[in-house]
Formats: sequence, C-alpha cells, structure tokens
Amino acid sequence: MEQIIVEELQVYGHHGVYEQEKKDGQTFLVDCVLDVSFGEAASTDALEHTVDYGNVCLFIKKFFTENAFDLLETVAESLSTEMMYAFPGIHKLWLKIRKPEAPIPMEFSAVGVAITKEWTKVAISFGSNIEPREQYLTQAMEKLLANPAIRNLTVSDYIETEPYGYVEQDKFLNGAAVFETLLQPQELLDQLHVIENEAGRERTIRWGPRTLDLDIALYGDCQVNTKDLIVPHLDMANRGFVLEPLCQIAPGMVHPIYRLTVYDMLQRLRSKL
Ligand code: A4P
Ligand code: MG
Repeated sequence: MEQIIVEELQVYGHHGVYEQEKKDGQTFLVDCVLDVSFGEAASTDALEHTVDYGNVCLFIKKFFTENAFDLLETVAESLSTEMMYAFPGIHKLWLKIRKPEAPIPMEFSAVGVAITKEWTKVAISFGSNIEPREQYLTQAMEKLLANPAIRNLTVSDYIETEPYGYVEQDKFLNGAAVFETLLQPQELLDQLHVIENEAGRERTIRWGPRTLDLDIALYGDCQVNTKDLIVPHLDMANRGFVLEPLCQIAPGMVHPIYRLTVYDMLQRLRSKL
C-alpha cells in the first residue's frame, strides 16, 4: 500500500477545556499519513484516481472551523472518522493533532494526540431457526448496510442446515457476510447484539432456537480473546454452516491461527465427514 503524507498543516480552532481557549482559539498542527493505492493514478497520472491531498487539507481546515470540542481526543476521533467517510480511497489513516500553544506554564514544543483508523475486512456468520427466518436474516443485512461504519457488504446465499450441537430443534437458515468496517471488534459485537435484540432474540437455551444469531467469524488477521468475544470464532473450522456460505463469497480469507484459507478449512472439514 502506498502513502500520502501531510506534515504540520496549520489550522485554527476553538477546541479546548479552558474558557480562554474556547474564546480566543489557537493554532493546531495536523499531521497525517494516508494509506492509499496509487495503482490507477500512477499509470494514468490523473488526479481523480487518487486522494487529492489539497482536498484533504481543506477538509481538515473546515472541520476545525465548524466544530468546537473540549478534548483533543474527541477532535481526533471525530475528524478521523469523518475523513474515512469523505475519502473512500483512504484504506488506513494515521492522524496526529498537536497544540503548540496549549496553556501549560512550561517550555514545550507541542502537546497532542494520535489516532489510527482502518477499514478492516470482517466475516460474519448468521443463522435463524424461527420463522420468518429469511426475513430476520435479510433485515439484519439491511441494518448492517445502513451503518456508515460498514461498507462493501457481500452476502452469501442462504442455506438450510440441520441443527448442530443441540439437535432437538428446527432446521436453520444460515449464511455469511463479508464487509469492511471501521468498528473495533467489541464495537462490532455490540452492534450485532443490538440487531439481534431488535429481532426479538431471547437467550434461554445455549445453542437453542433463535430468531437471529450473528457471530463474528474473522476480523482481519486479528485475534481477540476477552470475556465477551473470541475471534476467530472458536468452532468455525468444524461448522459447515459457517464455512460453506463463507467459501462462496470469501474463499481466500485466512484464519490467522491455523494459517488456512476458508476454502482449505472447508475441504478439510468435508474430508473428515
Ligand atoms: N461471543 C464470543 N465470541 C463471539 C463471536 N466471535 N461472535 C460471545 C459472537 N459472539 C461471541 O452467544 C453467547 C456469547 O458469545 C455472546 O454474548 C458473545 O459475547 P449468544 O449468541 O448469546 O448465544 P449462543 O449463540 O447460543 O451461543 P454460542 O456459543 O455463540 O453458539 P453459537 O456458536 O452461535 O452456535 N446449528 C446450525 N445448523 N446452524 C446454526 O446457526 N448455531 C448454533 C449456535 C448452534 N447450532 C447451530 C447453529
Ligand atoms: Mg452466537
């Protein structure tokens, strides 16, 4: 991935905790590194095929003029998110914001914050075994698509599957989706839980009947192991109802622990059965 760099862009703003900062404003220094693909721009030499750094600078200046936050942390979070939405060609952004004139009674060159945002490729698996199954699944996909922090959503066909684990229940309709997201793994899980709850999901029996189940199978090549979230999904390599639909839309996605593609995991599972 290639990079576009902006160094020490000077902008004026009224962000700050203290009254004086809010009233008088001050200069801010903004640095950023944008991961982009030069591909087409480098061969066509055409500005419309790349991210125009002039527009990026104007965008940052406008953001500083039109907003006033207390904390630099909030400025960084909000500006970086807005930049990712405004310039889809940025795959990953590193942003640093400094105050050279912060009200600190000492000698210093600047204080500041830095933040990174990235569109990460994610695979989720989903299922329902309470009617109307297809409607629950389709509505869930529409809700994902409506979230601005999710883009390039591809959804597999839905397949009917026999219940796995707790077998005394109706057949499932399962599918998989891949997309890019700015959400961190826990933020994504929270969003999935909101969508499950909106579908009237009740949690009575583990692995039991459900209107809608949304699981994170893969999150880039990240490994997460917290009380609420384990990624890659612990049991995905043993589940045809996860691997089959996923293989239809993302056969080359790699499991970061097994170092196997989805296609390879599916072949191995089939050879075991
Ligand atoms: N959690 C941890 N890691 C993850 C992750 N990667 N993605 C936590 C999503 N959630 C994750 O899940 C319990 C808790 O797991 C969540 O609160 C979350 O913090 P849940 O959805 O509330 O309960 P569950 O789904 O009953 O339990 P579990 O263990 O997630 O079950 P699975 O793995 O989802 O399996 N048979 C067929 N044919 N098709 C199916 O879709 N699904 C299941 C449920 C069983 N049998 C099935 C199917
Ligand atoms: Mg689940």
